[in-house]
Amino acid sequence: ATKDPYLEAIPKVELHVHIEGIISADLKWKFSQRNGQAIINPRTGQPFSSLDELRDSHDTLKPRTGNRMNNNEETLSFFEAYYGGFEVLKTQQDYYDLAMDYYEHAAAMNVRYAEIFFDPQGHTRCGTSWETMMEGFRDAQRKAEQDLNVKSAWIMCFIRDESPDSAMEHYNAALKYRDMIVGVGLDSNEADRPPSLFNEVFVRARNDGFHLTSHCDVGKTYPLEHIHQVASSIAGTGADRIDHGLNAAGDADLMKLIKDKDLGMTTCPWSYIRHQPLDEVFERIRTLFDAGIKIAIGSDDPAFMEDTWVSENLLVAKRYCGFTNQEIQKLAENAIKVSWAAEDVKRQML
Ligand code: ES4
Ligand code: ZN
Repeated sequence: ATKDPYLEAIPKVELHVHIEGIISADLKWKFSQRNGQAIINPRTGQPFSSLDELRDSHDTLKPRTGNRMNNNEETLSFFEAYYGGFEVLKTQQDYYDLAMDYYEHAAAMNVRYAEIFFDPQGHTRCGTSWETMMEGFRDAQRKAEQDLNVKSAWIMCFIRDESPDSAMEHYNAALKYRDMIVGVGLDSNEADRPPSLFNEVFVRARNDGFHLTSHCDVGKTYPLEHIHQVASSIAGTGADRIDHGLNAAGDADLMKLIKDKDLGMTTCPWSYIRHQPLDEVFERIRTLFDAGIKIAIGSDDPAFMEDTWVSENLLVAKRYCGFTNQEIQKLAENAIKVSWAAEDVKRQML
C-alpha cells in the first residue's frame, strides 16, 4: 500500500517488469521445498536450512538507497544473485505460479495491461524446456485475463553477455510461441555489449513483425552511443522503445531524436537508486518528461529492490520529481500509448 489514493486508484499499464525479477526469497523457498531441491548458500557452499536464513541472504543483495555503488563488483553480484534465482524453477507449475504471483500483484495495483520480460536463455541453461516455461506462462496469462482482468503479453529478452548466436537460436525456438510474444529486447550486463552486436536478430525480429526494445544505460554511465544505436540504427532504423536510457537527459540532441521519433522510454526509479544519488536520478527523469518524451514508469525487479512494484515506483517519481496528479495521469497515458497492445485494447484504456 502506497498511501496515495489517487495513485492506487488509476488504471495502470506496466511495460517494464522482469518475471524473474519478482523471484523473492519466499518464492525461491516455496519452489525449492516443493521440488525437493536444496538452495546452496554461495557464501558457505551449504544448503540454506531455513526461509529466514534465505531471506537474510537475499536482503544483503538489495540496494541501499543513496549509496553510490557504481562499480563492476556490485553489478556482478547483482547478476549472480539474479540468475541464481532461475535455478529453483523446475516445473510448469513453478512457471505458472511465478507468473500468477505477478498477476495477483498487478490486479491489486489496478494494472490492466502488462508487457512482461522473460530471459529464455537463463532458463534453458538451467535445463528447462521451452514448453515447461511457456505453457506455464500461457496458463497464467489466460487465467489472469479471465479472472483478474489483467491483460498481458511477453517480451523476450536476450542476455547480452551471451553470444549473438545463442540469441538467434533462442529466437528461432521462440517462434513456436509467437502468439504470446509481442517484442524482443536485450538485458543483463551491458559492459562492452552494445546493442549493435545483436543487429542480425533485431533485423529478423523486425521483419517477422515483432516490436523492438533494448535495455540501455541502466542507471549507470554506459556509453550514450548504446542509446543512440537503439534509437536510430538497430535493425536499420532503430527500435520502438528504449528501456531506461536515463542519461539521454544530459544530451539535448539525443533527447530531440527520441522525441522526434516518438520513442517510448521505460523508467524504473528504484533500479537507479541502486547506483546513483536520488537528486540526480529524479532530475533526469523530470528532464525527460519535461522534454515531452513519453516515459512510462515500471518496476524492473521488485524482489531485488525493496519490494517495490509499479505503484511504489510511481510513488517515488511523484514525490521526488514533484509530479502532480495530472502529470501522474499523463505518465499512465504515456504507458498506454507506447505499449504494444492491440489498437482496440489501447482505445479502451485511454
Ligand atoms: C536487470 Cl537491473 C537490470 N539490468 C539489466 N538487466 C536486467 N535484467 C533484469 N534486471
Ligand atoms: Zn529491466
